[in-house]
Amino acid sequence: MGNIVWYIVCLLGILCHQLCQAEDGSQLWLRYARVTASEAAFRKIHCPYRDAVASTAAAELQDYWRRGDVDLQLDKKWPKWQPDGYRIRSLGSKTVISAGNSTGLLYGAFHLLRLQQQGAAMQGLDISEKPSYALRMLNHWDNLDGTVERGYAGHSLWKWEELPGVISPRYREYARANASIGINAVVLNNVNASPLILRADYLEKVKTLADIFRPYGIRVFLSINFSAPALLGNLPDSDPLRPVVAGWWKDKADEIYRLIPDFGGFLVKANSEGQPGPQDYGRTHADGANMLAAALRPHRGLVLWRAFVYNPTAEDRAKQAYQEFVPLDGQFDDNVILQIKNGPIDFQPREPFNPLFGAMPKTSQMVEFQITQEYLGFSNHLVYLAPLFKETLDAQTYSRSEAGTVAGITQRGPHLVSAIAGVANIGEDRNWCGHHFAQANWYAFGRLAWNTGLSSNSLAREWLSMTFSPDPALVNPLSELMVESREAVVNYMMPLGLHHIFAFEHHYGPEPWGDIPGGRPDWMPWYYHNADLLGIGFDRTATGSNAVAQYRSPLREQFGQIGSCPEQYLLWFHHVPWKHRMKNGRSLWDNLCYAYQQGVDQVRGFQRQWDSLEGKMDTQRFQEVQSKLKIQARDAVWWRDACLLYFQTFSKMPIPAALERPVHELDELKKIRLDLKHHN
Ligand code: BDP
Repeated sequence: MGNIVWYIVCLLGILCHQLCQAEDGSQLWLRYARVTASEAAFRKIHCPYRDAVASTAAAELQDYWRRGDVDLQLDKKWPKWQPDGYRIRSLGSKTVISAGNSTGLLYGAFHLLRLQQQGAAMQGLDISEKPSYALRMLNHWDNLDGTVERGYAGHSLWKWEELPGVISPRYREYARANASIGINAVVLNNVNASPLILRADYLEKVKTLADIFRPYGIRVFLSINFSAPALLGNLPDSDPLRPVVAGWWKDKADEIYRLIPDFGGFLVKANSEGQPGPQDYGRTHADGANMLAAALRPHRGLVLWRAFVYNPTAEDRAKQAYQEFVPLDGQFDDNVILQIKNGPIDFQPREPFNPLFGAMPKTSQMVEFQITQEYLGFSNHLVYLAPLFKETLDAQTYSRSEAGTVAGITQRGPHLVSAIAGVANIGEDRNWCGHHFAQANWYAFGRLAWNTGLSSNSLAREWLSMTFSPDPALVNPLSELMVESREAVVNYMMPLGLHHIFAFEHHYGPEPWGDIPGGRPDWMPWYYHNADLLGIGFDRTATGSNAVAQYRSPLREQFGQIGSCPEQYLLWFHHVPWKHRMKNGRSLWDNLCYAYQQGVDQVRGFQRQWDSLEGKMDTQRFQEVQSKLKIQARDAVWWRDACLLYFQTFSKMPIPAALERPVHELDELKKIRLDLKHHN
């Protein structure tokens, strides 16, 4: 009898444990099981350093490492120019992590834990690592009212109204997750910045977050509103060349550094999409950036000045940032970095690299990617972004004989500090990112910022084995699915170089017909696709806007000729006749039809693949991803029908008989209005 009671108690205990461990995704890729006291008794973590970051490293190992003794050692001879790097060696039964600074020890500790979690062999380790960029940074587009611009994972993590008094446990979890993948800098607030973030009470809140992040090696930056001296400081204006304005910024910087001695600096969106900036006073971007740089310089702070500027002029939007900034090369102070979006338009499913990269040899440049999926189906679509990030990083600009890739230019330029940024996809949802697989994009961004040489496939495998299971029956098919998913979204949304044919404002779903009479042309889909009876695409060659001329030879010739332009960029650079013969012998129209259908087929393939893995993972995540894939499959059909039926009104050509028929009426699709709020 007693035995039976005991048995039932045990069973209940196990059940309870499983329920408490609900797989809601909140643990991200950090699924290390805590060591028990008896396991801990059999190994020693030796760390003679007491600073906060080294202590975090030691505590992580103390809590989660179960495979023998570890020594943490700071190496005085470590090269100064390689901060954050580390070496891991097996010495007998012991493992030694050595580094030049405590953050190196922390990253080394997470590396060891990663190996343990993946079930890697631990004998004979000799691993040396150093980061590709000094600043590996997330940009949050979080507003002070708790909304997140282009955020699809719920409200902001930052509870401004509760801070500094109430501290959410998620602040620490967030910092730990970032540290585990090498992210060491965060911009807390939206680039469309409220001046209030610089008010004394908000700075106290910022300080509280900075204090929580510091032991994880993370520094805080803020987005600023260029009109803050007038709006917050009651000055008559915010002209950067006015001494009283420069003085206001200097005092503000001093005030911030008194609270946060390791504050990183300012991110600035100026004279872009209605934001204030130096041009409001007839000054240049360099005047504005240098004035802020002077205020931050005594504290070694940085200005990250965004190059995302364009106006509704007759000039092609894709050309404007280059035209604006290239003449300023050499005028920016050395603590200014120009932060440039990967493509010349705006985070589209596919864009050629931004020609500004490599065009300003005397200016520090950094890439800005978007991790949040503003133009990629929000958190409903499974789109793994490492292939997109790599496509830009690996792009050859031909601006230098060697090292002329975007990665090379942003890593080795006239920099004080090299940097890379990703617009975060993180919110207060239990699973942080809205879609379980969107976590992989946060992960891959951090890991690529650490090492741009890593492959999309290896990162997918690493993330899957840590987040789901190292079982090859799961990792093999799902890593392939992930790597294919970016190409799938391009196919069902905007193949062959099409871009920006999204529904107005919220950017979810297709609206190639979109037009708001009297609205800004450069926000209208027709501006980008130019479909007419002759063909489709944006002529950016010499007969059109000549944006190709912003690329260096041989790219400008290659992109500029219809015959040599890579087909993935064809309609980006050319207005192409519907009957144009493509490389596979089919007409352009038929190729468009096949591409859209392929996108739909790919998503259906993802569904089949996913369903075949039932039972190989927990039910909760299985079902949640399964239902998101259903949405994605429906959306892919929606995209295909909307685009093909609409473009067909120009091409007047039939959808090839071999392909699936549309299931919607164009008129019905045109009536769809989604009530999705976009917070500016
Ligand atoms: C666009 C977004 C807009 C951002 C802007 C930016 O639609 O919400 O404010 O980029 O990056 O992609 O400044």
